[in-house]
Amino acid sequence: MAIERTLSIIKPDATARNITGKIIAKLEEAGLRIIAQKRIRWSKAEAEAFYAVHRERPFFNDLVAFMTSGPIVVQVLEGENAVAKNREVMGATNPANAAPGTIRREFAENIERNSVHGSDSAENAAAEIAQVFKPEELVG
Ligand code: RTP
Ligand code: MG
Repeated sequence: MAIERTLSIIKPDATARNITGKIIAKLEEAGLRIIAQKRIRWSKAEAEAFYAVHRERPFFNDLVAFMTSGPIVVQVLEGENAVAKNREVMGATNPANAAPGTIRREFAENIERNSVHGSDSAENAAAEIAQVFKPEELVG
């Protein structure tokens, strides 16, 4: 199996509730290793650029407002099949549909305030990581 890297974000609903450690424990228990991590707050322009792929979606403006409403914790996760493994431990976008034991099932508030982001392909992961981290910030 391939060792991959993926971008993870702990979203403002989770930093507000002081549950970043509980989420990190789930990621590490799944076998994912944090090789970069920082707490930041996005500007509107940064959030719009990150979610540019969703620009035409009806939830775009709400999503940008949410993602700039408070601090986020951005992480690079490394491990075997890290992209898919992270998506699995996150659970479905809508917590009502997320499997028991997943981060979103346990912690998400609703389909928007769903606690975590994870890249959806290795290609997007590389682009998202480059958007958020300098190469020297990754310590594998
Ligand atoms: P993410 O990108 O955050 O990992 O989540 P995802 O792939 O599961 O979901 P995606 O379709 O990419 O949507 C990105 C984020 O937009 C918010 N959203 N709101 N109000 C809505 O119907 C709605 N749908 C999506 C969520 O915060 C979602 O994670
Ligand atoms: Mg997505």
